[in-house]
Amino acid sequence: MALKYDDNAIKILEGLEAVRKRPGMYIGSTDKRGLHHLVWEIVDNSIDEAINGFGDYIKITLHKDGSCSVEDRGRGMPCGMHSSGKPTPEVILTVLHAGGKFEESGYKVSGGLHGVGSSVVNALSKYLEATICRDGGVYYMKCENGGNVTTHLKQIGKSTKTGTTIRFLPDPEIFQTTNFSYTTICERMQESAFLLKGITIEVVDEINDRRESFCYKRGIDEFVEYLNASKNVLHKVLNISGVKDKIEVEVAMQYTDTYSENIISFVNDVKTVDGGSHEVGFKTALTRVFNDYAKSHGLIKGKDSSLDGSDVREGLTCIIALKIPEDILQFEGQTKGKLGTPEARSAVDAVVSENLRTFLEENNAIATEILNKSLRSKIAREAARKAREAARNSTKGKNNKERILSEKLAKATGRDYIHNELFLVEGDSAGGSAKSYRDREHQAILPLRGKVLNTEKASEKDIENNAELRQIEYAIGAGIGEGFDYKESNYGKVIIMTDADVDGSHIQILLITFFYKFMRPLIENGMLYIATPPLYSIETGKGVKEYIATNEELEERRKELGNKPYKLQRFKGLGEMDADELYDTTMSPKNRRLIRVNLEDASLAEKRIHVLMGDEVNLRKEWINENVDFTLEDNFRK
Ligand code: 2B7
Repeated sequence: MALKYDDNAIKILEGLEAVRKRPGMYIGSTDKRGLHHLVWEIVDNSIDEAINGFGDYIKITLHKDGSCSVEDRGRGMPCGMHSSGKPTPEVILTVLHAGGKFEESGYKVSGGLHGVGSSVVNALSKYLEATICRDGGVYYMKCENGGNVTTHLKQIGKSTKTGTTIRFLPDPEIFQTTNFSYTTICERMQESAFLLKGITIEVVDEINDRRESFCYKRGIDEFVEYLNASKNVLHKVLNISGVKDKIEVEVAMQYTDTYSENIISFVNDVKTVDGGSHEVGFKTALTRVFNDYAKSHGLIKGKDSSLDGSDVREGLTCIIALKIPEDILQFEGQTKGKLGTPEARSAVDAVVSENLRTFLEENNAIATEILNKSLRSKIAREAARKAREAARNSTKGKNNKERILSEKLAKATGRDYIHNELFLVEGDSAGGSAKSYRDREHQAILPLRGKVLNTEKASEKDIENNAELRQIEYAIGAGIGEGFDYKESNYGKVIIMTDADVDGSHIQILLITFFYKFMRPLIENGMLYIATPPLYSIETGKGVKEYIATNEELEERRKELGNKPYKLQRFKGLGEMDADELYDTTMSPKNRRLIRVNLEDASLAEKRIHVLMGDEVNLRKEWINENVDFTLEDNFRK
């Protein structure tokens, strides 16, 4: 693409101090998630270059000094003088909101901060270096301590190549943690590679000497194959694409013999975690086309026998990827993860309806197999609903239910359900402590015996047959699956409380997967939490005890204490704390720290289940090593 673009097309707006003052405004948070946001901001610029047709290789390196570098083979940032009197790279990297005039130049952007993020990263870095190959030369500049230029742009060599390399070290004064996670970066880059057909993204970890390279010539089709790798599939991946109203629609879908539905959507290569109009359009088309086919082929008769959306989505894995022009792009919701653009609904509906109808007519055997599965889903759903209703209404059912619950559940006495909390506690002994010392009015305790069932491939019937999960279902009392109604929940908060060790995070993942699959609105409405028990206690004097949540905090506190004597205790599990200690540190709303589980975390948990439950011992070990401290963001502090 020929672009009219020169050094003066960069606008100058603001200084970098603002970013250091309120980092959250620019990168969301200063925890692990915020830290990785820095990488995404830089990589986004490389991706933009690649999308525009310049450079099909991007490399991310984690260096031994804790810095991260990103290298692309694009055109290289322009290195001439900007009208402000500074070299253009200095403007891009040290002036907030320095970006090209995208609309006028037709420069496509991948989303996020619209390519203006590199100055934000600079502002939050101990150092940032840029090396640019362009016009036969190699140019270099360096900033330190939040974006102060310490080496002005200068030519340091010659090269026939072109491209940009940015290396930065996050400022520990800004971030709670500055250790990048190799797996987090790999996961995200693999996802990007699926969306950017034919572009290679390599991730190198120089600290632990490992590397991975992602390149997918068949794009989202391979994404679906990857997601379904451990499942039995009913047909080859179906790829549907088309353009309507300037919206480019691409869908890759494949049915498996499982009960789970997995729809992931993207708009301009940014994941829409909360769905939106495009997903609505897809679901509407899917339900209509399958019902039409079933009726016209005599598989169902009459109105009552229509298939529900959930029936035709059972076992479906699907990626929806849209390209929407900036001028009609609209995101909604608190985290802007939901597509608003109304035209996207009709565009996806039209493209999918037409192509899916043709596919089904041309592949009757596959169509019949999928529809038989949907019909079984409908029967199972109706049977489960009837069974639930019967259990709710009949006295026998009620007693039965009561009996199951009374054995284990310590109920809360309060009638104000919204303010009641259900603690799912790992182990009977910790459960006992929690029962004996809790706020009886508002806190209910349900002890769990070790690992719960892996629900990755479970149906509603399997849940009814599993004592532990059935107890959870009955305790919450709002049904499961399609019949789940979060407004009926007996608790405003459901809190998972496990040991702070590998088994504990495993149980968390299993439970989150269960809620994600069978009570998703509970997560969508922010009602699922993880309790964070302390790792240590320090006694600095008689009766003066403080609790420490992380290893980093311990290091800090030890430094502060210097030579002063203290007694250190490490808690290996919840059971090692006294009942009052457990309450004070982990359950009491006064001191506790709860992690609110969001949908993104939950879908990650579901994905990780493959790794955790699969046969791949090495993968599992690696995952656990990386995630013993669990990567869910602490975005809820009470
Ligand atoms: C909006 C700003 C940030 N930019 C360019 C051109 C190429 C280019 C960049 C980049 C991250 C880590 C390595 C355009 C765009 C600035 O203007 S930024 N490549 N890569 C990057 O930052 N990678 C460009 C038109 C003509 N020549 C060069």
